[in-house]
Amino acid sequence: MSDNQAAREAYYAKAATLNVSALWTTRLVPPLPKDSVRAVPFLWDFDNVLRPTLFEAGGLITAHEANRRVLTLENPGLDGSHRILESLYAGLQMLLPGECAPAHKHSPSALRFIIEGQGGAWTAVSGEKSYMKPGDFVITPSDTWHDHGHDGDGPYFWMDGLDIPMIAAFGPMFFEHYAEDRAPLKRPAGDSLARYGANMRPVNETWSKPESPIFSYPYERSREVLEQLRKNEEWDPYAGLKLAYINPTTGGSAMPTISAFLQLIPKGFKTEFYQTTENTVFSPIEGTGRLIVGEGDAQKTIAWKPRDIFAVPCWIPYRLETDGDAVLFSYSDRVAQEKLGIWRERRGNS
Ligand code: GTQ
Repeated sequence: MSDNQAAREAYYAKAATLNVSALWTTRLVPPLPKDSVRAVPFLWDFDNVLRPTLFEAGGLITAHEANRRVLTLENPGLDGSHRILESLYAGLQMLLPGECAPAHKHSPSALRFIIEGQGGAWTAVSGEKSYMKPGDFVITPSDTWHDHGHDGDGPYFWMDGLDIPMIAAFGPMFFEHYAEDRAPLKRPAGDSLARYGANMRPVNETWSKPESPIFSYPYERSREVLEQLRKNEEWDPYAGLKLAYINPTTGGSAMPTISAFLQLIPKGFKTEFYQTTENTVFSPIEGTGRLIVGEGDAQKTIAWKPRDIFAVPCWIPYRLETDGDAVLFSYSDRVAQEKLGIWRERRGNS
């Protein structure tokens, strides 16, 4: 307490009326992310919590009336601000047979990761349908018309990953409904993957957009790559075998703001403690295991199984261990952080 405390308090009060504040009274730039990151590591149980809760909404509201029938994953540390982690949104969406999630577009970019479905549901992006199967990774780039439909049987569930908090930080949120439920189709289903997914492209076509020209990355193909590469047994001690979904025209991330990955951790493998500034959302596809996260007394072990969704905040040390072979999908803000020049990782004590 200084001897002029009262004068200082009066000064701070006056400053507030002038729309300024004294930097020296704040901790605007704390020394470590643990002092700025409020999101906590957390797991949403699909079979026991998310699925039944969202299924219940199916009896209350149609996809059409809801526009998107989605349960937003709210990180317990972020006060219901519609964020799974500081920079990322995640939701679980359900579509029932015959339903229509009408066409719209927006400035945030979206990814879909298909969690459950027996075939027949599709998402149409920029005039092209992608039929969705569990494990598929699908992108909806910024400012592209998209609608979802379901011509098959049984409910469909997929995770939506969006960069909404990043766009909100900058400000330019744009959203528009299409005049009709369905935006017109311009190309046959599977066209983008045929055009760009075989390490070829139509000879006189160029692609200059920031996102991948491929809208859908089928699980079958990505899974097959993991199986082929495991023969090399070049395991990354911090990740097992982890592949990034890319834009084949640049080699960079499939989306300009969100990185997405598919990872194989073989039976009995334990990844070593790893720290990264990226915020990561995981969804296991095959196998069971545990996330060991945090330090000292705050360390937690969180068990995961297929279809769960769990979030690992920026710079918290974590490792993964598995019972048998495990395959995990994940997405993060890595590519955005790299563009801003702030991405870091820490392997071991380096
Ligand atoms: O499917 O277009 O979870 O626009 C949030 C915003 C899904 C979608 C979400 C969206 C969508």
